[in-house]
Amino acid sequence: MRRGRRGRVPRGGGPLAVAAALLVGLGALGLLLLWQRGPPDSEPGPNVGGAALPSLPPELAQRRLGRPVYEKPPLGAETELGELGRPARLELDEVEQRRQEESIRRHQINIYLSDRISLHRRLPERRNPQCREKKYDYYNLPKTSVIIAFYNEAWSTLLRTVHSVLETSPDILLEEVILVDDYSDKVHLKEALENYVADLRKVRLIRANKREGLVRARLLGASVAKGDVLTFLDCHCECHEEWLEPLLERIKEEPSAVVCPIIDVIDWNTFEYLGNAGEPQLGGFDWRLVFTWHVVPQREQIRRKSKTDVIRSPTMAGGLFAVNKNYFSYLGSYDTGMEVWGGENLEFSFRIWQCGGSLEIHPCSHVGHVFPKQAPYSRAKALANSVRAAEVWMDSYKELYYHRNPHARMEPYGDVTERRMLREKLKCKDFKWYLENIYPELHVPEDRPGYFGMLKNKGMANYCFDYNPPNEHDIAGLTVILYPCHGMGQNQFFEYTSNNEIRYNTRHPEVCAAVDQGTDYLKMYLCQDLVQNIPENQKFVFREDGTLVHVQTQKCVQAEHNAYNGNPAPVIRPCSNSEYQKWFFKERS
Ligand SMILES: [Mn+2]
Repeated sequence: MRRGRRGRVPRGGGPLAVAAALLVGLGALGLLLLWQRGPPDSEPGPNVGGAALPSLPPELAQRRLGRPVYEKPPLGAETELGELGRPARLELDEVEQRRQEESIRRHQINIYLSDRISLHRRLPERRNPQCREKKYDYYNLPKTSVIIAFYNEAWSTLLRTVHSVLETSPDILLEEVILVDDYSDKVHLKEALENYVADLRKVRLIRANKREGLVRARLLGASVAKGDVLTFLDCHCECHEEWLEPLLERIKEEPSAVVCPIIDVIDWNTFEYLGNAGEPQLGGFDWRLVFTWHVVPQREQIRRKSKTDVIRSPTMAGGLFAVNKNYFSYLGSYDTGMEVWGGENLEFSFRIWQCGGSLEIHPCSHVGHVFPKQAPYSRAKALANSVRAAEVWMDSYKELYYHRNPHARMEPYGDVTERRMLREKLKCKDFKWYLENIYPELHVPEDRPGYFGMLKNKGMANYCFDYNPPNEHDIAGLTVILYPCHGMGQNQFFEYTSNNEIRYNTRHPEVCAAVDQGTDYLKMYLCQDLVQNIPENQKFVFREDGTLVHVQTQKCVQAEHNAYNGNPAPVIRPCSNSEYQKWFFKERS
């Protein structure tokens, strides 16, 4: 028995401790024989295998089979930094404080703190209680290779990822951990890393001989993987207890399922583990092709029979998922024309669904991920990646994307002939099918000619409707202003709909202009899905003569200088023949 395990058992006391004592008495060899008599029932009765030996209590049998590659050291003291995912803060003098800030500046993660937190720390229980009752058929689950690509990652975050995989993944299920160095130049990732991982069971380190970017680095890992399932992780993760079993079980049951864990947030500054046991959020996207989170829709809640059933998700957040190796290759793995990172997650999501697979989140699998303060290195290629996704998978819906990102049309995105041939070969469904069946919650803009783009004023030449939401998650509530037109779409993109709304729909959720009682500004509120629910104060009539009439007040939208917080803004005024009350849409400058 391993030290760590023995250290844990007496803590609970009671029947477990008794059973443990029994096991010690049986001796390792006897146990091995007992286990090799064939796959035990999930609840072994007194006569398992016909042996006269006393049977294992089911929980204990499960736990023994699920034994990780390495046991975690005994639980650290309550006071130990970051233990059980608690937030950690250091008392620092001025010099140390400066070092900490420097580490944040460099990595966008508090590496100074990370270096002081155990590489083996435990995490708090964050699963739905029903998940803890699940039993797994360890003998018959597929084995996986865990692939972790990295580029100039800090030592402690990278190694904490590796140790956490080894200390939470059942030995019986983990084929190997493949670390792929995407041509890092940091010295700690050279010999020191090689020496360190040489002492770890099941860990292999391979290196790209030029910078490949995340996509090709991952494929390099996949090309040498021996497991039946590929499990991709990011290089600053921490795996929750029993994260792997649910993923592998689902893939065994449905080989065309690509399964993601719930991604819990690890705070970049305190390393607090912030997951919760409630219903996870699903992946979606907005029409800029930016990934979004949203709640599990009703239809999906109804389809699921239990809290432990997988949740079908229109898209995946990023790089944490497990996939059957053969199915991954059948699907065309990754688009190798994609550089660095960004956009590849949406491309893969569209492809999975359109080509007959399913993309799912397993509510019983949790993995923590340190979301950096800001993206740590360039996403300059993300635009080209998104364009590739749009060009291959979105059919004419790609126009909705281009309308909101006019500059994307100019982006050189390389050759997508092969990817289109793949789509042909696999007889993939079209994007319309995807939208209607997989992501019906996404509002599809009408984008009628002449009614979308920059909303420009005639009198105040070259000023446009402009809206800057407080942040990505909090889009409603601010006032529309006027700002010099920039022709970049984004925050100057509006659509006038056949339901008489002025929609700001580059983002999700979409917001609509409204005029509150007693005010004369245009303020943005969440749009309604159903026509009959649109409030009167959100309705405008865009007349042929260019006037924009607010229906409820029968006043006209007028451009005024110094109208809102020192900014020019559209306001409602009694209708006149003024050029300042004339508006027109322009798609691009
Ligand atoms: Mn990451």
